[in-house]
Formats: sequence, C-alpha cells, structure tokens
Amino acid sequence: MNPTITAFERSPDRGKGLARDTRVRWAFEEVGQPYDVRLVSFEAMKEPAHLALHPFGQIPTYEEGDLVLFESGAIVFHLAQRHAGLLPDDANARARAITWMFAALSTVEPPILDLQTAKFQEGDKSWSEQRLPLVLDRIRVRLNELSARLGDADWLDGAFSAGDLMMVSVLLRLKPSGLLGEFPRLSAYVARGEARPAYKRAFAAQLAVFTGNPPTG
Ligand SMILES: N[C@@H](CCC(=O)N[C@@H](CS)C(=O)NCC(=O)O)C(=O)O
Repeated sequence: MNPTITAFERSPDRGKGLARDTRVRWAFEEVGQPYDVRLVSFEAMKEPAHLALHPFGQIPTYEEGDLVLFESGAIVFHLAQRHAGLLPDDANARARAITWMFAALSTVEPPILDLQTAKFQEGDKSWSEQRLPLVLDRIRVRLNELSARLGDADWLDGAFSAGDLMMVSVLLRLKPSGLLGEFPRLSAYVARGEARPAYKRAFAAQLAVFTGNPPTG
C-alpha cells in the first residue's frame, strides 16, 4: 500500500504550491515512491480524527501502516532515509545535508513566515507599517548570508539533496514578495529547483487539486 499524505481540500494559495504538502510531494517524486493523498477541509483538520494524526490540526500528515508522522521536515527526512536519492551515502556529507534541512526550517523559514503574518494577520494594525520594513530587513539578512554561502555553486553542498529540497521550498514562499529578485544567485537556485522534473510533477499534482484537472502522462 502506498503511504498517504494529507493536503488542503481548498488551497488558500489557489494552487501556487506554497502549502507544505508540495515539499512532501516533491520528496516522493524525487525518490520515485508513489503516494496517495487525502484532502481535508479546514473544519476537518480541527476534528478529533485529524487531530489524532496531527496534534496541531494542520497538513501535511503521513500515514504508512502503523506509522503516523506530521511536520513536513520530519516527513521529508523519513523519505530521504528510507529511499536513495535525497541524502548522500558518505556519512559526513549526509550529516551536512541534514544540517541544511534544519537550517531551512529553523533559521530561514521563520523570518519568511513572519512576513506572511505581518501582511495577512497584522496588515490592518496601526503599527504594521512601521513593522513591515523590519521584517523585510530580517529576511534580507538571512538571504544575504545564504547567497554568500551558496556562491556560484548549483546546490548548497555538492549534489542536490533533501537540504536543497527544503531550502528551495522555503525560499519559494518569498516569490509573491519580489524579495528574491534582490538576490540573483538565490533566484537562480530556486529556478534550478523548480526546473527539476520531480518538482514539476509535485507542483502539477497540487495544482490539479485546485483546478480539478488531474495531471496526465
Ligand atoms: N511546521 C509545520 C507547519 C504546518 C503548517 O503550518 N501547515 C499549514 C499549511 S502549509 C496548515 O495546515 N495551516 C492551517 C492551520 O494551521 O490551521 C510543517 O512544516 O509541516
């Protein structure tokens, strides 16, 4: 039986691929593991049946036999450990790739999420205009550092890994802001991620949920 993940029944980003099931779909596609998707409504995510899978009532979740996982990072890591293709064999290179996964989720993603909070949850507050430039500058600091480390390399540490999958996924959330355009190396890095056939299949699959047109071929 294929593992089953959950995704939004109605994606708030209208299929732009920003919901976190996309990174999990991408990992499945990279390693060539077929998967099933169960779509959940916002209401159903907060019901006991879903809360039993995900204590915070969110997507994505992962079910495989008796194993239930939540947190996109944990799910991608699980897939990367189970299958070849997303983590190097060399122990030190593997540890570095895992480090990049953590860096993406715990160092780069938080200020990016803060921008979404500033825009969508706090946009109507009297102080939001003063706060927004601070939030943007905190993101710029991280992007600057990341760009310096990436340099002219294609990927963060040798071959494409789960670390890149996670970093590109996190950076993609910045697309609507235009901030990435200030960092040509990072824009090119994200474009390389998006050009991967596995990413394209994952993107098409999540878009099909929104358009109702399942991908063909
Ligand atoms: N840290 C979690 C975040 C999960 C998350 O925020 N999921 C969003 C969709 S991308 C969600 O379910 N939002 C609805 C909600 O929180 O009620 C992960 O990486 O999986």
